[in-house]
Amino acid sequence: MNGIVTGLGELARIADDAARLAHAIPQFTDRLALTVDDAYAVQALSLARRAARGERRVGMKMGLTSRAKMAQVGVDEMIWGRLTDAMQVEEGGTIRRSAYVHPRVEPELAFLLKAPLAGRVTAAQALAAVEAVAPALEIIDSRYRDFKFALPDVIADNSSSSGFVVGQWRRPDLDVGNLGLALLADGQPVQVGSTAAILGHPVRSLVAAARLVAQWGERLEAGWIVLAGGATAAHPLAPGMAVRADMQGLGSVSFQVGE
Ligand code: OOG
Ligand code: MG
Repeated sequence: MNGIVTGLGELARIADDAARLAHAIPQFTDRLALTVDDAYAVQALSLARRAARGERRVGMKMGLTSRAKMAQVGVDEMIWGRLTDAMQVEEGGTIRRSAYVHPRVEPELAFLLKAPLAGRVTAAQALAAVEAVAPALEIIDSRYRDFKFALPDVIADNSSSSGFVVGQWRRPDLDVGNLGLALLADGQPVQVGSTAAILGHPVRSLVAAARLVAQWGERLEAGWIVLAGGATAAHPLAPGMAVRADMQGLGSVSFQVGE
């Protein structure tokens, strides 16, 4: 597909419409030999459509940074996606199940940056750019039928980004390397784990984020939120469900699912 700019623009329109209208689409790789580079180009074009509708970039999300996540979707490479203000759900808020194709939720750690980061940085440099950390929940929704995709598909689909909820921000004076966590649906634990599942230490996800965005001519900006990636497998959402994550030393974050 290299060089076929209108072709990639058309895929961006298809991915964006599927997300906007909550309908499932066939995988692009069923009929096209899409490269990873093509897929990130489609993602950027699809996000440009959101920007044209007034959405503002607020950060980035890392994906497939834990074994549990890789195993659940059958893709074993780190990916990233772009977060906009329209994707943020208020802490304790309610989402509409009907706004998604087949949403799932996963417990994540969020970093708030106070300085830009890009390219090759050390863990110490990455931590020095962190203003605050918070427990977070990511609502992912693959736009592909049956939540099935190959690596280029998921990248083109903004790495399944669809919503995120951030709990109380705290100063990063606590080592976030091995915090116990639980994901609860209607008060029952459905996943338990540790932030250590995220590349051994979530700061490694921030280091990788800085490196990956730089490959695409971007940098992580001061004021941005970076989601480190799901620490456990994701759990399917259903109408009426109350969702909460508890994270050792960082408190809780929650939301509800409406119709
Ligand atoms: C891909 C997005 C992965 C994570 O935290 O690993 C992701 C997916 O699972 O649909 O958000
Ligand atoms: Mg995630």
